[in-house]
Amino acid sequence: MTSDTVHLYGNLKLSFGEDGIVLLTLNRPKALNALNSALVMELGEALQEIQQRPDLRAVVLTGTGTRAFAAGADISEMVEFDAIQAGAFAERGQAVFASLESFPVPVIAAVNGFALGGGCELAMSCDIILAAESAVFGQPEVKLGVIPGFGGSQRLTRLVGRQLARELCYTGRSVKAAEAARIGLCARVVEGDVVEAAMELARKIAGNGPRAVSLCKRAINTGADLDLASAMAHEAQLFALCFATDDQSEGMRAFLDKRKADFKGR
Ligand code: CO8
Repeated sequence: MTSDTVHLYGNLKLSFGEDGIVLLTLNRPKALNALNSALVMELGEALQEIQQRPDLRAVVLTGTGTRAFAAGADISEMVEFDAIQAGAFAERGQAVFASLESFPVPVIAAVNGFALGGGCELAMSCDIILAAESAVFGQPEVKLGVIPGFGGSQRLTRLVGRQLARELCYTGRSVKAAEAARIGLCARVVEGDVVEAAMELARKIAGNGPRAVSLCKRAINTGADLDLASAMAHEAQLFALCFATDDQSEGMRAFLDKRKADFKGR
């Protein structure tokens, strides 16, 4: 990525490339990028900030270093919470993670090392998870006497099914990269640099019709929570909406003219 902007929040680094791809890096390496309230808030702010960019095409989310994507919500902060504070933190995190899920462009999680608890929940809120061979996923909250609070009990269940989600959440067992790929918890395992692989995937996505990619994301995410007939009707509406964009005529004309499409994202 050719970086034209680097914005440093306290616990988060944001690099905006000329190719319309943003690299967001959780930056608390000493605590294995654990998610404290400041980091969760900054993530929400960063998403608002980058959403303003008209040339935005994709986001890659990762953690500083190779030891961890994020080793969970910050236990040293949560240990003193009362029930009100815990509920507020869970709701704040859920809102930020939901904004990632409904973000207008695809978000790719590039996972090195631990993605545990809130870290696993954060990765699961992204569109696609790429795992380094070192990646380890899990919801170990019960070992701390709590349950997942940033959506893990729901998103893990939707990704891997009830049987495995129950086993993983009740035992806190973590799964390595290969098993994660086998059970559908990540898209694939990458040999070598997972962030570079995620950037390459982001560039591939960025070469397609931006409005189509965004509507595709909406069709998949909204449809997943609907019955099949309603989801199909929703897909048909979004398909029709593509024909109100310049990208549709450009994409189809470019094919017929045997040239590369010049998408404008309109
Ligand atoms: N929070 C705070 N600090 C952490 C966390 C964490 N989740 N994980 C690691 N750290 C810190 C360690 O305390 C340590 O700090 P220090 O060097 O100051 O002692 C540093 O990171 C390095 O960690 P380790 O020395 O433990 O490194 P190891 O390689 O030995 O072990 C592990 C790595 C296995 C990842 C281990 O650190 C571990 O088990 N971490 C905790 C994992 C965990 O339980 N995560 C789930 C947390 S609960 C959660 O995420 C709930 C989400 C929903 C919240 C809802 C709102 C209320």
